[in-house]
Amino acid sequence: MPASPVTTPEFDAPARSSGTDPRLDAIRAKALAGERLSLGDGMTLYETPDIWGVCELADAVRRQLHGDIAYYNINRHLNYTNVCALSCKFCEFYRKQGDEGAYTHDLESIATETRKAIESGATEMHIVGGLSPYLPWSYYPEMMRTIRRISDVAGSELNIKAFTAVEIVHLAKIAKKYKKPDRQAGIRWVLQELKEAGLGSLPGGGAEVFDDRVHDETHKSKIRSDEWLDVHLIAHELGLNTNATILYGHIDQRRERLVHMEILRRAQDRALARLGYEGDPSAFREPGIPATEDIDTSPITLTREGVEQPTPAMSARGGYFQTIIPLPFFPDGSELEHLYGPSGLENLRTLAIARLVLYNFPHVKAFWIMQTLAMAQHMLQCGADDIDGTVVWYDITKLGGTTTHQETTVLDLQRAIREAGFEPVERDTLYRRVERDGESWRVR
Ligand code: V47
Repeated sequence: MPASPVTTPEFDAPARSSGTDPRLDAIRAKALAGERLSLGDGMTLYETPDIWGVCELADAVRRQLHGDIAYYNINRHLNYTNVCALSCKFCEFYRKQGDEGAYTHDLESIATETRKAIESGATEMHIVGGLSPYLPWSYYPEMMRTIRRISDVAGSELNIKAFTAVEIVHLAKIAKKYKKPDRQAGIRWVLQELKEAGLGSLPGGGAEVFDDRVHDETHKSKIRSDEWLDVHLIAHELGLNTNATILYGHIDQRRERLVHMEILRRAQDRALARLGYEGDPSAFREPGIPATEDIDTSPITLTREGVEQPTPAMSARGGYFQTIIPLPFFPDGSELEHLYGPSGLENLRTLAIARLVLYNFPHVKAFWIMQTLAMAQHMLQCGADDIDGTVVWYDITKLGGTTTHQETTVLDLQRAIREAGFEPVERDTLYRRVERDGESWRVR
């Protein structure tokens, strides 16, 4: 790895206690009134030494939305292959076919993992992998059907949250559907096929930072932001909920992160407008869950009232971004190993800013695997309302050189949330409350 000197051009001024920066007053007023923050506001939030003021504000907005509830889920992450045609500089996950440690799971081992997930009470399988040139298109819908069959037999409503936008475009290519001039038709075809086979939602990975400079320097052969957005917007049109990520703290600049958030905010505007929402976009509440999964065009009222019952507005209706997940860059083992990665304070600040700028996203997740459970507790106090789940296996980043077995228990998740001062609530993928009765569970 190149041992180039590390520069930290955006090194923070030391944090000071809250209330020290008068520039935050106007931003505070806007954020608490549910108004949209500007790029300039975002830069002020990044530059102010009053980081605790930023966190307190994000916490206030988060409490308007979710009160003192914080979510976790019981899930299982599954990486079906690490063989990847791409070689992104920030990634230590990918291998080339034949490399030591390269693997591809067959459908039988995926079936085994599904059974284990269901036995452990999981409500979600989170499935992503590399762009393998060796797997045929048929593998993917068959994977969905295999999981669905096992889950149906067990009477489980397991949500299959699978495939980043990058994989969806890859699948359209291997299915020979990704053709100019209408490449969106290929994306739509793939998503429809997968949805029919059992796909329940899309994770937020692969977004990185929506900036051509960063793209060309770190992940040149990956899809660009326009294609990533196409996949999510088409998924929304098909009634699938999706998440979004931002991978920060490598060669990106803070301004580029804010532009990324602005692009996501606009994409969410489109999704919500299509769903016919009206009112204050900074709160998401709906009395009861509609029985149908079809897209319902009746207006959705978003209101700040009743935050103690924060059932997200369109959860069962589908077709919007649920969650932003800020992902701090892990240098270890990647081609960018000479970089530091973001500091703890930069992580807190970026998460708090995501909460404030993405005012039309219902949820902000502090993914504990990448943040540590201890750090996720701080993040709950700085704008996050979700820490993800039990995970079990995770191969994309391995904190402190751990193995892929990165499991935590429900009790650990609940304890972490309680210690941070919140009431733990188990959710399913669509943020519906999960009720358990012995080994069975249902959503309400
Ligand atoms: O797409 C890759 C990122 C993502 C590194 O939707 C890295 O609920 C840090 O998207 N350092 C996968 N990040 C993870 C992801 C995710 C995780 C949890 C929940 C959800 C959700 C989504 O991890 C990749 C890529 O952007 N990544 N390498 C790295 N060295």
